[in-house]
Amino acid sequence: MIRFVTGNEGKVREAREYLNDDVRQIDYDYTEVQSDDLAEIALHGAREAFEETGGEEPIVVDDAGLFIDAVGGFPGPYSAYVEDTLGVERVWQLAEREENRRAHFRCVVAYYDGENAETFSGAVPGTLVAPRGDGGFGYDPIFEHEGKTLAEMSTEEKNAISHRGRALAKFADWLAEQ
Ligand code: ITT
Ligand code: NA
Repeated sequence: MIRFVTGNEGKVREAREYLNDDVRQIDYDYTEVQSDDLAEIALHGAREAFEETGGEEPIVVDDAGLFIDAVGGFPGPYSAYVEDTLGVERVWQLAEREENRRAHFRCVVAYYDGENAETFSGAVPGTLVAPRGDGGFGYDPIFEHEGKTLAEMSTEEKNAISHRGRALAKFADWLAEQ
């Protein structure tokens, strides 16, 4: 059993496609260290959550962000804060004024079991567009990849191309070898 530490059910839904029933969501609020390195944030969180939950079961933490080219990678590691404060619609309005609307999502899955500390990362390129679709979560409605926003995709379709799907696929491969 792996404990997936997150307040975000969308992440867990996507992870279940790779880890099946072996994943249980726990909503422990680990410290998100100030860093522009998603792997550092995630691994720090995984170690802290492992200690805080008694150190008995392996922990997974997922740290992700939206990086917009025209504004120097903003909001990047601050994506959750920006979603809560500005909101997705206003992030789109920011991008709308730019000629270059390219962006990418990045995700790092960090695993810690008291012995092994591993990180797995993934990225997906796309273009920011006016919101479309009601699937997914977060910035999915404004992020288009090959003609569809991520919010217009099923979980399976999104996983096949997404930052998280790529990171989870690497993680699942590694796990199978253990
Ligand atoms: P936890 O930290 O509790 O796991 P969170 O939603 O705060 O949940 P992050 O710190 O990783 O997650 O913040 C990432 C931000 O980027 C947040 O606003 C998410 O909604 C958004 N995000 C992450 N993955 C995404 C995805 O696959 N599609 C769209 N938005 C995503
Ligand atoms: Na968070």
